[in-house]
Amino acid sequence: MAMLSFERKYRVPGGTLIGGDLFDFWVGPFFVGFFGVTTIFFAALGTILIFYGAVLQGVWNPWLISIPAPNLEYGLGAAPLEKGGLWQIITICAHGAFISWALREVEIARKLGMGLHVPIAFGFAILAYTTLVVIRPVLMGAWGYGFPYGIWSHLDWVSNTGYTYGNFHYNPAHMLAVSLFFTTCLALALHGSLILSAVNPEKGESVRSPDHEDTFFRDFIGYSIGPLGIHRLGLLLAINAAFWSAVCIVISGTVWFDAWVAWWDWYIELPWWVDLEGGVNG
Ligand code: 07D
Ligand code: 07D
Ligand code: U10
Repeated sequence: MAMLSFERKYRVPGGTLIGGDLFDFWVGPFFVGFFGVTTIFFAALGTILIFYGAVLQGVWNPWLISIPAPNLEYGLGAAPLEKGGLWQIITICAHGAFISWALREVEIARKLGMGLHVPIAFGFAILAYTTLVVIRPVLMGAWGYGFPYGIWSHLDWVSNTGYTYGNFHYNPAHMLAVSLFFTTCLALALHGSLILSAVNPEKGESVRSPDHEDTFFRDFIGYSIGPLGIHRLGLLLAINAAFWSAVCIVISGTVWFDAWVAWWDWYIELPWWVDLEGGVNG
């Protein structure tokens, strides 16, 4: 890929966390760095192991390839390769690759003298994944609670795990997470459309300013969060969506074992109406 005119100016040495200037170079458009090498290593090994598992099972349909977690009886021990051991090594590789990817973001940000917002944001995605395949299984006492690595099979896991707790929609943290995902989309749509409406005018019209953007929302809803504020809000919404997702799954099976609808009993048991006629004790 051709180098863009401004790229050369920013290809400065330094900023690496590990390896000094050993891997401080670019291949095509990509910065490499120590963590680029470890990303490639873990991603390649993990992918090869998924294909190896597919070959062992004789499954060639990409939608049906699935590397299952060990059976529950292996607890938190190591399982034989073809009985969940592959899943365990692939989980280590996935963590190696995701964490390397985040640290490569850190190195690039340091090179450019930028903040660490991008790796911190990605850290929340990694946290959600770690919650699913490490934190919750460890708290529940078996790797078998992790989700299988397959396109269809991981959907079955979500459905089965959901129905284990009745209607998963009643999980209050799931409600929060879902609402945060919806709000993130709303915020992005509002922001994307507002920016385009201001800076991509019809032919012959002039580009409008941030003051126009502010005024649009003040006229419309009486308040503007501002051009910097909307990005802060977007980031806050998105990382909270991932955070509350992690919360909603980690509490299922560790502190809450019942159907989620029963969690809401506290509401009908509030002291001021519990004994009234028609109340649960009334
Ligand atoms: C658009 C950025 C690009 C990334 C893409 C994903 C792979 C997997 C591996 C064959 C937004 C690349 C996919 C490398 C191939 C093998 C072994 C990001 C974009 C295009 N899911 N999920 C998908 C993952 C979980 C759920 C699609 C990963 C949880 C539901 C894709 C993880 C739960 C649905 C995928 C993960 C869950 C999906 C599209 C990890 C709760 C869908 C993803 C590492 C979070 C949708 C067939 C996408 C679908 C879908 C990947 C975890 C639920 C295959 C890598 C266990 C309900 N998931 N997922 O666009 O069509 O992301 O599934 O945690 O309906 Mg999933
Ligand atoms: C885990 C992905 C991390 C990804 C990483 C990067 C690569 C590289 C390479 C492209 C967290 C991977 C990168 C592999 C790719 C290249 C080159 C993201 C992760 C690190 N639910 N539900 C959620 C909704 C129901 C259930 C979350 C909606 C049912 C369970 C979210 C509905 C039942 C779990 C959510 C709905 C049920 C969830 C997922 C509607 C099933 C979880 C988002 C409208 C019967 C999961 C942490 C997320 C969770 C989760 C939304 C319905 C069960 C809030 C909108 C009622 C068991 N659901 N759900 O977490 O919290 O992303 O996971 O019906 O475990 Mg739910
Ligand atoms: C945003 C924005 C903004 C912008 C933007 C954006 C947000 C202010 C200014 C960005 C947004 C977009 C571009 C929009 C589209 C994006 C999405 C929809 C998000 C989803 C993205 C995708 C689906 C694309 C995903 C593609 C990826 C991740 C690229 C894949 C690339 C690789 C796998 C290579 C990665 C490179 C690495 C790891 C380092 C370099 C390494 C190499 C080049 C390979 C060579 C390897 C070596 C030299 C190392 C040796 C390796 C060893 C020793 C191990 C080998 C072992 C083996 C076994 C092989 O807000 O406005 O505008 O644009």
